[in-house]
Amino acid sequence: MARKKPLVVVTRKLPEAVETRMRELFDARLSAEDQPMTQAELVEAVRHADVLVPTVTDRIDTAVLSQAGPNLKLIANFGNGVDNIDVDTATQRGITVTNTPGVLTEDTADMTMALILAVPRRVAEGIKVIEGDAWRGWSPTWMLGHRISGKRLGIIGMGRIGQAVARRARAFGMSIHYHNRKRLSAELEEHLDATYWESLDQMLARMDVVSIHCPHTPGTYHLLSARRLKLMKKDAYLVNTARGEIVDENALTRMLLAGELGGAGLDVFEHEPAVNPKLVKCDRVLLLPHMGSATVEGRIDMGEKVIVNIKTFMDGHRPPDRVLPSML
Ligand code: 8YV
Repeated sequence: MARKKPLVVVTRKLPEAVETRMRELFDARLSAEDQPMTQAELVEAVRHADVLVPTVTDRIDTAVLSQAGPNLKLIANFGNGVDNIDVDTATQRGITVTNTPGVLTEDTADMTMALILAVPRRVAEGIKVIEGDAWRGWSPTWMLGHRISGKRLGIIGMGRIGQAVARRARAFGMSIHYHNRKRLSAELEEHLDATYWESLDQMLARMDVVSIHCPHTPGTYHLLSARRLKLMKKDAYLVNTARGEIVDENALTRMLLAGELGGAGLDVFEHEPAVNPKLVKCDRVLLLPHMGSATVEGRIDMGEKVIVNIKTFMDGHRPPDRVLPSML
């Protein structure tokens, strides 16, 4: 007799090809409306599902996990960051958590590079001039930005995405500096031509552009606090494609409004989807709605990773992208 297919609840609409494959392999409950689930709906889902596939818009906290039914054995996150999931509690309850690393590295690094280029060169301001029908003609001293070639890029978090950004920025003539929990091997440092700073404070004070690529954990919450932001050079730029919670957004907004920072390129925010209205009004910012990994190819790859994780787990093996509390 054929084995019963696992009940897999997917909280958001995924690419067609991914959903089709999920329907073939699993008893898949898919999201037709693509609305984020309420906490009550999440509780309902974990009560009955064998596998939950959440995204960054679902908060799988202790309250939700404490309601999980006996069948829930796997949370296969559609996304790399797992700060939406209480991994500690899940693990304690015998629920395996997986994510989708690797497949969104290049896309996220591309978007980061787009911000590193666009903010110093005032691209968003230029677009507003054209859209506002305010262009009165070329002038030698108008709309001057800053050159990025020859400038120092400070990368916070030198994992896959940080390294992919480093490779791109090198090609644009920037010198690469980084701060990371663990120093890279000498070979990798040489390959990336990257300088390690043990002290984040000291690195911040010397960089022209700072780009964030560490995960959001209790340890990195407000890593860029008001105090640390103030260490940055007055004309430096901050780029964040990681998580909004890593930066004290109010402090950043105050500094931008006071002209204490050159500008910021942000793809993520502290209280998504809400964006501080004062930040929106700032000059010299480029704000994007969390679209760093938003490519057709990337989303399909992410879906395929989720499927492999579920299949492997259901076949009784260790899923390739298991996340353990010790990794965070
Ligand atoms: C994803 C992300 O789109 O994977 C991540 O960590 O931040 C995003 O790029 C999102 O998390 C999907 O859940």
